[in-house]
Order: sequence, then C-alpha cells, then structure tokens
Amino acid sequence: MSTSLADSFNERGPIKTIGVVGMGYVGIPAAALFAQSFPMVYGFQRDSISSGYKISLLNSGKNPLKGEEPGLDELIHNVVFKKKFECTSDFSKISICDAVTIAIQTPFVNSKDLIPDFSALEEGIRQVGKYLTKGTLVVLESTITPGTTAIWARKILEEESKLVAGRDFGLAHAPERVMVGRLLQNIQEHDRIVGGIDDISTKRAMELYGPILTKGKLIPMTATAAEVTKTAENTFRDLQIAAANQLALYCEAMGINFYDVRAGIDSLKGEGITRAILWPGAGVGGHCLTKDTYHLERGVRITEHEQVDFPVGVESLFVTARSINDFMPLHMFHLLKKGLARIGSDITGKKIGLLGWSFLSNTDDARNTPAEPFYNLCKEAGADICVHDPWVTHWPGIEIRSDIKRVLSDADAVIIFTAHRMYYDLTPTYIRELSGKNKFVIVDGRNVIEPDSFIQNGFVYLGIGRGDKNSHPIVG
Ligand code: SAJ
Repeated sequence: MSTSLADSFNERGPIKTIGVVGMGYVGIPAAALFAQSFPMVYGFQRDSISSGYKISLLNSGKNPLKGEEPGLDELIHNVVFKKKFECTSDFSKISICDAVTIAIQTPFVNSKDLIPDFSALEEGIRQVGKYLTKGTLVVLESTITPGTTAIWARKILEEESKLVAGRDFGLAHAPERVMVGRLLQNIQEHDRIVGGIDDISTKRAMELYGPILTKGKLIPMTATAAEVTKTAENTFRDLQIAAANQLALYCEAMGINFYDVRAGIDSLKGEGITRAILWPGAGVGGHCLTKDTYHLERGVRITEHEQVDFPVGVESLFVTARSINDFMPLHMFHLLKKGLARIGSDITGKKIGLLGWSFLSNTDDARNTPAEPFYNLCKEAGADICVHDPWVTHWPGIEIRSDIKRVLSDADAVIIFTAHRMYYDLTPTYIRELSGKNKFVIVDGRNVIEPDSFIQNGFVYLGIGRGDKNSHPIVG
C-alpha cells in the first residue's frame, strides 16, 4: 500500500496512456500531440447533441475544428490511422490512464455579473474522479480562478474517487496558451507553465508536457501560481490596451494625434527600457481579456492568506482598466453623435452602416464583441443600424450582412469597428456613390482609413485618438 505520491507514481511506472477530457480547440490538438509522443491517448467527449458528432468524426481521422489549423488535419489522421488515438464517450477508460488532462471552457453565466459558469468543468472533473485510480496525474488546462485546482477541483476529485490528492494521485494546472489559427504551433513553441499542488505532481506534469514541446520550455511553479500566471498575463494585456485607450481619449481632448505620441513613446529604446504601448480601439472583445481579470480578482478573495494591503477607497487598477476598455463602444457612440450634429442631424431615424462584428480582424470570432453594445446604443437611440462583416455570418437576433453595398446604400454614417483587411480599401467616392448622401459621417474605431482623403471629399471624419482631425473644418 503506497503511502506517498512518489510511491504511487513509481508503482504506476512511466506515463504511457493519456486521457484528454474535452474535445475542443484546446483538447484536440493536445491529444493529437500527446499521441505522437506517447503510446496511447483517449479523447473523452460527452455524447451530447451539440458535440457528440466529434466522436465519430475524430475516429474516422477527421478534424472537427473549423478554420485553418496548419498541420492538425494530417496529425489527427496519422495518430488515428496508427491506432494511437481514440475518441470515446466511455469515461470508465479514465481508469487505465496514467495521466488525464481536462480542457473544458468556463464561460460567463452572463456578461453582467461576470460569474464564470463552472458547471461543464465540474461535470468533467466529477467524471474523472469517478474512474480515477491510484498513481494517476490529473491536470486542469482551462483558464480558471486562482485557487480552483488546489481547493475546489481537489475536493471534487477526492469526493468522487475516495482517494487522497498528493498521496494517491497527483494534481496540477498547466494553462493553455493557444490562439485559434496556430493551435499546434502554440502548444509546441510557447513556454509551458506547469504548477502542481506539490513538487511531485509538478515533476510528473513536466514528464507529461516535456515531450510535446519543441521551442517551448517548461516553467515549473505551484498550481495557484500557475493559475495567477495565466489570468494575470491576460489582465496585463487588458491593462496595456486600457492605457492606450485612456491616452487616446486625452489626445482627442487635447486636439493632438495619438499616433504621433505613440511613435514618440515607442522610440524610447535602450538597455532595460520597455514601453509596450499598444493600440487604442473601439473596444476589447474575445473570451480571454474580457474575463481573466475577474478570475484574478476573484482568486485573490478565495485564496487570500491575509488581507491584501492596498490603498483604501482605490478601485483595483485591473478592474479600472476593464471599465476603460468597456467604455470605448460608448465613446464610439459619442463620436457618431458628434459627427451627425456637425451635419445638423440627430441620430434618430438615421441609417448607420456598422462595419465589423468580430472582435478580432480577419476572423469570424465575435465572442463578447464590443460592436454589440454600440449596436444596442444606436437601436435605443432610434437609429436604423445595418451590420456588415465579411467573416461572421450569424449572430442571435442580429442580421449580419456580407454585402457591404447593402449596408452602405442610403447610409448617413459609417462606423468602422473591426480592422478587417477589406475596409482598408474603402474610398470616399465608393462610399458616397453607395450612400447617395451629400453630407456623410465616418467614424474610424481602428485607425483604418486616411482622414484627409475623406475630409477633402466633404466627409465629417472622427477617429479614435485623432484629436488633430476630429474638429476639422467641413469642406464643400
Ligand atoms: N485590442 C486592442 N488594442 C490592442 C490589442 C488588442 O484594442 O493593442 C483588442 C482587439 O481588437 C480585441 C481584443 O483587444 O478586441 C483582444 O485582442 P487580443 O489580440 O488580445 O486577442 P485575444 O483576446 O484572442 O488574446 C489572445 C490571448 N492568448 C491566449 O489567451 C492564449 C492573449 O494572451 C494573447 O496575448 C493574444 O491572444 C495575442 O497576443 O495574440
């Protein structure tokens, strides 16, 4: 009867069979890469109405993920053909796995209260616990609130398995850092944070992830430090964007060009000097930056060893950054109203062409898009708003058009929300012909167009950060 985790792992021997729970854009490439380096991998997928189809698709050697993922189709085909990977809804096979990774999303229950929905992740963890055997390593890969692995997940696994974490089984967090479009490359080349609830779990997690890294290095730490690393790396990006947004708002108010200032700041180089100034914009979307700050803030509360020493009455810098980024769609609305007022119009009844629905240029990913709050503001103000996006085809309750001519015809104003490649080719003549209007407003949320070419053609132009242009004289 092994009395220590090291003994449990030694009795189990080296990792040979791996289980990956959650056949999504994180689990599938991970399972395929594990299958390339280890004898056998089982991909566990609930046979649900929405995702059950992936089981047969994967077992026929096909990739269920949409979009271009270099190398993934071939890799899946190869490992399935070599019978080193099998997808199954039979979770009892967890019992023969030496290591099990869990990559199940934790979306918000709703965007208002910012509480993550852990229900799917909990179900996955319970299934693992139910079939967990001694000497297995369990690794959480989803982005989770700091403290989740060592407290919440540990409790569930011990309850379900009647085993003891840190003695009978190992437990770690190894956060995913993948971007759609470069899943395999990210897993292999990004450094991999591996954080165990104890040193033996961390060491075992390094044995699991080491073989699938090419350029990436292993970075060991504790499980909670790993959770903080993942949430904080996105919190810091959100903070950098908020700093650029606030400076852009200042530049608009001061009548100067943010992009001149940005170039100036960026020119400060030299030993030990960093000024990672990012770009202002119409807002921050996606499923990473919009939620990871709140995971971090919540994590402080549930893992607090002692009261945080922080200035009294001062809001968290990180939450303030979120508020600034979430303000940007309202700022775009203010710019639109300012522009319409300059042509003697009010927004009620005006036709607005909204260009760009996805949260990231040249993708169809529209999760938490900042265009939606702007759209709602325009609707509430009585505008007739039409949405164009060359990538996004559907959105609940909103018609997304792929024909930009339909969106611009008869329009009074056009708003650029996403820097899709095709918008850089927009010309004043093209827009004026389609709109048929003499007076026209254009608001640029992503620094896509060249202001003077539109201003010289009689447009009212406003752009984020363009304090030098936003009150230009109207030509003609
Ligand atoms: N954005 C700005 N200004 C910027 C950069 C981004 O307004 O200077 C906006 C974008 O328009 C978008 C949002 O922020 O609406 C998020 O953009 P993002 O480039 O951060 O893309 P994400 O949300 O997909 O972030 C992912 C994260 N990767 C992982 O979680 C593995 C993040 O950690 C990466 O830093 C980021 O990709 C990246 O650098 O590509």
